[in-house]
Amino acid sequence: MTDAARPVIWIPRRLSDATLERARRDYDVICKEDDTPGTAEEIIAMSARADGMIPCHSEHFSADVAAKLNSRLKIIANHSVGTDHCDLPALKSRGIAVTNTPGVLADATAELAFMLMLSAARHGVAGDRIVRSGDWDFWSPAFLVGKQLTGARLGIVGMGGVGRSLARKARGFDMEIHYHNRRRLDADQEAGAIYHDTLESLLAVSDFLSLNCPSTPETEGMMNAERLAQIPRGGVLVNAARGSLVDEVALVDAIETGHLAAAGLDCFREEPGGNPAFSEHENIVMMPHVGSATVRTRDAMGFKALDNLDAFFAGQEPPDML
Ligand code: 8YV
Repeated sequence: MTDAARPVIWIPRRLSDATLERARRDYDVICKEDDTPGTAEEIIAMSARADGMIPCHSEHFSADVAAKLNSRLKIIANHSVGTDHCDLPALKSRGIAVTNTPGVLADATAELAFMLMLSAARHGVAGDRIVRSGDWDFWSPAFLVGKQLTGARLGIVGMGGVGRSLARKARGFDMEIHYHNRRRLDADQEAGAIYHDTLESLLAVSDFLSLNCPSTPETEGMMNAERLAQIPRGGVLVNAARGSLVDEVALVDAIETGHLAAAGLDCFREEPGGNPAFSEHENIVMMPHVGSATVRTRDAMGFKALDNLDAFFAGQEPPDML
């Protein structure tokens, strides 16, 4: 391909060095150097200068934005598995291809969910604060007594790549795995996990509950007050999927009444930012949406986005076309 024929790609966020190196080798790349979320105005303006984009979940392609995109833009190769930031029907109606990055971030995200689960169960925030502050002047067998994972029941909502990876790790901790999914898995993928055909049935047996499903109109607000109350008393909620799945007021209430023993959250309704009401409670462990933030996974996500662009500009169907 001559330089004149090289497609122009807009990259709004700071992707991994290896991703940027490969992107610059194969495309004319325009980067948004300040690494802040691309606004609607920037996205619309860049659609007149770029043939493709590699956005993150921080760039929102609403129906309104989709309607204003310049016809030069042919493909949005997301650097994310989640696509709730994209109005897919609106983009499709504009003839714009949209891809995502399934598979490659399952293990890293499941590792972070596991970290949140362990830390929530064993008072990770309070323990760290007590030692770090220099205020550790007391010990007792009744001190920071937590909840053991061994033999406990783990309910997983959404048995895609992340859910299955979490289940594999939980088996190593001798947890009993239960799950709810749109469809029951094959026996080999299930690997002994117990299927529940309703969310309610899963909640009733979940000493630990991990949300690993996408945010859709059906799952928005799924963990409301009524559903949180169906988790056995003393349960632990983990969310490394999307903040929109949880009614945050109801979650604070469930923590304050002691119905839930703890929660571990990597996702919030307000991002960046989080929820100040959660900060009142040391039994809520929080991370700033970094489930897939490992060197290996960031490279794999970037390379998957580039694989999708390469196929598209070679006239083929991208492997992760939505
Ligand atoms: C990413 C995510 O960090 O892939 C997703 O859907 O939520 C995160 O793991 C983020 O989207 C990067 O673009």
